[in-house]
Amino acid sequence: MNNTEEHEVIVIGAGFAGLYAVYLLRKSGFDVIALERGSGVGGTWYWNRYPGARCDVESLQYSYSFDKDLEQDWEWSERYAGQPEILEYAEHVAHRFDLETHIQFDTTVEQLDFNEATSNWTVKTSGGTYRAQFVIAATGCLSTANHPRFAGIDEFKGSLYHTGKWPHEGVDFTGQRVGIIGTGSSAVQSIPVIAEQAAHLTVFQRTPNYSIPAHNEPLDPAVQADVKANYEQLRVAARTERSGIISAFPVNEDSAKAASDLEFQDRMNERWDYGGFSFYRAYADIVIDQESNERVAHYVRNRIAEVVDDPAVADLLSPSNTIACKRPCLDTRYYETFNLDHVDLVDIADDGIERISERGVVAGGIEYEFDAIVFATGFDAMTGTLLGMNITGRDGLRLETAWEAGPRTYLGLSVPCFPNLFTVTGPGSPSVLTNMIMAIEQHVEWIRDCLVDLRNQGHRSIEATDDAADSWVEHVNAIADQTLYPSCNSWYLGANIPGKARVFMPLIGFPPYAEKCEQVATDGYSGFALT
Ligand code: NA7
Repeated sequence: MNNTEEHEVIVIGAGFAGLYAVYLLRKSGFDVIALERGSGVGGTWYWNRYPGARCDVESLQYSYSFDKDLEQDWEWSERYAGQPEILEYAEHVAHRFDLETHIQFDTTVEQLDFNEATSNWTVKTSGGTYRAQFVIAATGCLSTANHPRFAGIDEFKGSLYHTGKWPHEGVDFTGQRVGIIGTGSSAVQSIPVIAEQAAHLTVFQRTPNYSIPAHNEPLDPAVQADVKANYEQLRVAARTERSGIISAFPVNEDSAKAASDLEFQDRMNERWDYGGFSFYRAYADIVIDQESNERVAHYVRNRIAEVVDDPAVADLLSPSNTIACKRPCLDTRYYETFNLDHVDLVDIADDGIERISERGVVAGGIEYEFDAIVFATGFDAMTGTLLGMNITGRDGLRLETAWEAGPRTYLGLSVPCFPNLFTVTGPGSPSVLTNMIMAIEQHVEWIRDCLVDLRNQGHRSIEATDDAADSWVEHVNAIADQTLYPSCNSWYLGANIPGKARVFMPLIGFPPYAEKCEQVATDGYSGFALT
């Protein structure tokens, strides 16, 4: 055991959550280290380097609020920041606050075991063994790539890529025949950019997705200055929004189905032309009422038909499912790309990909030949990375056993039988339905306050109770069931991974959630057992 490194707190991951956890805990006097499997900071933005990768939350909102000087000093160049700029921002933060000295890079966590006698965790990694009283899994919600093992995949003689594990040196597709599997956000962002280079691009679509224009553009310096002058108010106001994101349009309680044709058309046109997710806030009942939802979906289908020249292709690109119940996409010239002569759309809705061959992809009995295949097939979202770390809690209980029927947490922060282990933006918290950086700040601050309270009160351990977790899971599902969210095969539900338990994982609504967390702490950590 001589070569076991001891710390008070181990943070897993050095994305935005891990960086902030290291910053705050060090500031509160904890001996903290972060373990990061990548060679650098940035998490999602370290791995997802595919062409066109961009945040779908506007840059002035998708940023830390904890340091006023940082907020003022950092200049964003575009309305929605691209991956390189966000990564640069994460690196700047790590450097500015001297966080790298507390991060062990190139270190993959392989196993976590709770020691009941000492109330601490043993953390086995690719680079040695660590021990700590507390572990904070800042492992991200979309950090384990979904790489379907199609038959024959090892036979392909060309190059294979996954958008979520993109080569750091980039890929030059010039002159190549490229196939891309998937039409989620990563594909919607990368298809127009890959099409600019490739000699030929074939898109394999299982389910069409609704996408609306981002209308990305260089950020007007006057807009940036104005936001910076009012940052405090903006951040406070954001935390009162369901998604933690301020819309350019005032919140309303209107119903889409009740609107007159003229009013509906005007309002949707205005939002379409403005771009971004405020489109989905045009009416209050879009994700609640099926008729209202269908009216908006119909509007988007009409827009697709206007843009795409070939009616058969437009039809294939038009989704029929509930709009916004899968994560909606924002794009830059996505639908327009299908008007290019060298871009084809292949419908695989019925039979999927048959197999990968030496030369390409076989679907519908046809072999499509490629130099490169891009998997834009998404992630084992929200639980994949946690379950991949071989976590064993109290009484020898393994996390995959505890979560056999789906993730079961209290507040998305803690799991019964896994004491002193915190999850940042875990399943059961608003996480992916909000501005992630805001959700991260709220979680990390709560965890920091909790650890300080435990230290001050002389407690060694904190553990969510079974009752608290049961009622929490019930609460998360009850809220989701009041909406249309559970009605599609989305990754929110785990439905994108064969065999994964179907449970609606994120909690809808940030403000009541944040209030609940605060109340729990004020009540002396109700729903937790402290020893
Ligand atoms: P998504 O949104 O999960 O999209 C993955 C896409 O890959 C989607 O179109 C899937 O079709 C398709 N897919 C997945 N598995 C297969 C198989 N086996 N065969 C064919 N097609 C498949 O992932 P993204 O990376 O685009 O986006 C993830 C999030 O990142 C996004 O929501 C934003 O929050 C940022 P399906 O729809 O399941 O039929």
